[in-house]
Amino acid sequence: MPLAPSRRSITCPYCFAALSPRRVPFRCRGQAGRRPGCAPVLDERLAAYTGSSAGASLPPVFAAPGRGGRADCPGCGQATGSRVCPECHNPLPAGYCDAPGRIVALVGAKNAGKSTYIAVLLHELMNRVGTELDASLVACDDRTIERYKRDFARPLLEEKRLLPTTASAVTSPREPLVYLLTRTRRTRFARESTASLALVLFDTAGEDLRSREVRDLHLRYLEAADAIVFLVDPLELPGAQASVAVLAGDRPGSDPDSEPINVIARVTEALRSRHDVKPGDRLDVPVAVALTKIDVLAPELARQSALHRPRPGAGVLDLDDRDAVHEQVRSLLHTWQAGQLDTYLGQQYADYGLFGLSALGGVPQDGRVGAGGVRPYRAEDPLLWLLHRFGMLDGVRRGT
Ligand SMILES: Nc1nc2c(ncn2[C@@H]2O[C@H](COP(=O)(O)OP(=O)(O)O)[C@@H](O)[C@H]2O)c(=O)[nH]1
Ligand SMILES: [Mg+2]
Ligand SMILES: [Zn+2]
Ligand SMILES: [Zn+2]
Repeated sequence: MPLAPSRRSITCPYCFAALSPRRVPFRCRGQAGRRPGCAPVLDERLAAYTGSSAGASLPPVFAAPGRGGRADCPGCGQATGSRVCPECHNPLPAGYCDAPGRIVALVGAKNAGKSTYIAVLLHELMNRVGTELDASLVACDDRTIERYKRDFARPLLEEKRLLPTTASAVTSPREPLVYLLTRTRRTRFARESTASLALVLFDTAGEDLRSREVRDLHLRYLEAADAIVFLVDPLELPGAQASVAVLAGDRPGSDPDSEPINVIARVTEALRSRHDVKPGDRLDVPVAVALTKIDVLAPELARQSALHRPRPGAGVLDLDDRDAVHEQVRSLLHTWQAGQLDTYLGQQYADYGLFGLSALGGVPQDGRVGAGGVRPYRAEDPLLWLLHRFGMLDGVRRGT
């Protein structure tokens, strides 16, 4: 049973409503300089979505058939190509309407390293990895640009301060950061093909699924997702402490709800009931399960380890390396008495990959990034694997 919504419909990456591509309304371009256009008005749907009227005064939204992705505003006659979701009035990029992108969701317990990972992954995609893949990462709305700078990039990457613990989504913005990752590939006959992936990042704790207010939106999010990335703090695994060189900071209290297997199980059960999966059948949404903070693993472990050599290959997914890392993380899980996590994933998901990464590349001290700065390590691996799964990145084998 396919989890992805029918490709003929678009899923809004903000409110997860299913939309017909032919019924996506437009927003007038408004007046600018000497160009005439409609005056801004309070957009009540957008204000209801963001929970604030700040930034919700915008030129009006109108419905139109929209030939070739453009339409003339009935108010001022100007042509516009800006589309918005009919439900929440958030902008839908033209590339997303034409070739509905895949939605990738991120989940993890409190302290798993989500906020840090979001900050670093986006920076990598905008810079080194984006260049390697010939891919662009574009924020879909202005609020995403501002929040990324203010809450993620500036404190962590510029000021080198650890990010504050994410407040519960019940009180903090329930809005995701939404980006479109677009890759253009030259095929054999010199034709170009473009494919995109919507990265929808809610920075909320997995525990929040317990709260009813948040659960609804998050279940829609997970249900709409074409792939899920689970982040797991290895220090939360029962046997891992022995392999750790330094104990980084305070361990959070033993809240069984935030144990990795419980967070994953809660999400999995929700997905199964939503999708009506028969007992014994596995979910076919690909899931990447990544151990974060692998920089804390003791040096003995690091030697001769696939996980600790740099990712080979450029602009491709090295499938031998992928197998080696998957097997190594699997054996680490078993060594750390967390083999049941692996067993559970195998029972529940037809397609899962195990990863190890470090967003910071070193153990932080006194609330700050370690002396060497932020040196991410294999942070992009889960995403490369998903791009490969979606036919957006070639896989190569060295041996053959
Ligand atoms: N050693 C190490 N610690 C990390 C790394 N990423 C996060 N941490 C630590 O984990 C804590 C929680 O990270 P955070 O991203 O806030 O987790 P969240 O609650 O899931 O958003 C941080 O304060 C850091 O101390 C990493 O890559 N390496
Ligand atoms: Mg956080
Ligand atoms: Zn919407
Ligand atoms: Zn107008």
